[in-house]
Amino acid sequence: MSEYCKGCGVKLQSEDPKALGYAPSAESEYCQRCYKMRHYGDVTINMQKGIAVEQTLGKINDLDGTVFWTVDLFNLESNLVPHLNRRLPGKNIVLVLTKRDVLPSTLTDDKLRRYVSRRLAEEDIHVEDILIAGYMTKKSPKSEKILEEIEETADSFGEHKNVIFMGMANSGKSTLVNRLLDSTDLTISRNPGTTLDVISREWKGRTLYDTPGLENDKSVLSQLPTDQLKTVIPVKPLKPCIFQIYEDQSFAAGGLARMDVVTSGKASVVGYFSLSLPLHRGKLADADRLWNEHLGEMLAPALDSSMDTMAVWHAPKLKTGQKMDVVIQGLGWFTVSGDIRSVTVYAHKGIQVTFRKAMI
Ligand SMILES: Nc1nc2c(ncn2[C@@H]2O[C@H](COP(=O)(O)OP(=O)(O)OP(=O)(O)O)[C@@H](O)[C@H]2O)c(=O)[nH]1
Ligand SMILES: [Mg+2]
Repeated sequence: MSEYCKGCGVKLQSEDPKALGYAPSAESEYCQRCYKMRHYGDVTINMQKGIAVEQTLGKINDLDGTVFWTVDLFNLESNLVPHLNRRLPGKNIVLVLTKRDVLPSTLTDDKLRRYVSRRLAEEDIHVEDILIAGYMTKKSPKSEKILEEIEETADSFGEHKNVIFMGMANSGKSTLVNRLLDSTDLTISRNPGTTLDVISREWKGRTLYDTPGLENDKSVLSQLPTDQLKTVIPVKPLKPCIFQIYEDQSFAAGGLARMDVVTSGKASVVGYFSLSLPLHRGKLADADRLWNEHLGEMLAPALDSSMDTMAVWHAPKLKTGQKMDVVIQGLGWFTVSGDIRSVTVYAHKGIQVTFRKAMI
């Protein structure tokens, strides 16, 4: 039996079928969990809340190489790692923005780069370079060019040319490693928490490391049951859902978040969510009744069938001409603009809501 699972890096064992790393046969290169994920898309052991962030960062600090920090553009806010430079002392960090294909093509790469640079400055995070990646699920000239760019960037670090992929769970690390190696060895899944330990592979005279995803427990992705994650994780390019409003309205993103908008004239609300997440819009005056009667049914998916477990967030006042994103971490965002008096958001306790300057 190989010592470690080829797909997720976990230590293989043949004693306990219920524990991680179980492989029924001595010839297995993969653990049973990887086998099921790879062949049936079946997640038997959910590792959404699995590995401690500090433990993974500790292992990364022990590796020699440049950190390629993957950030899923759709989940920019929940993918930012607070105090990153302090937590990876002495490491060069290159930011790799992943899943570019999910964002609308009307948003240019230049604008995206400027936007992210500003957000990093606000968070006091310093990176050596910003690469824009995406289109990785299929081979194409576009994705090949991005892989070349990653290779060139790694080379520019001379003696630190080993590449350590690091980032939040589900941000696309293993997909990038597989693409660089032109292989399908590493297990990839649409659920967070797939890779369980550091995996190393030799690649063109250097070592390539894949690492377990860091968990953000304030994101919908860490809280929603695995069978419902497919509703909220976008796989196709986002189609903005545009609403013009002339009276006070309430918006529901499934049963996971509610946004009440009080207007003093005319306003606009644009939703950027997975196409499979139902968005509802209705009169604000009727919203309490709707939520009390339909949470968990028409308003689904939901984390709870009662509104009692929702926290209230008040958006900062919108200045004239300003566009603001109301981000529900792990779920998506609403962009609001126009004559707005107030924006109030309800989200299940534990889910972080962030207000930021509009990205798109
Ligand atoms: N649209 C799109 N999806 C991508 C891209 N790269 C990866 N994905 C998808 O993102 C999901 C997660 O990919 P993984 O490579 O398993 O992510 P990871 O960072 O290794 O995840 P963990 O091991 O859980 O930390 C999968 O459903 C991938 O198909 C991309 O460029 N575009
Ligand atoms: Mg992985």
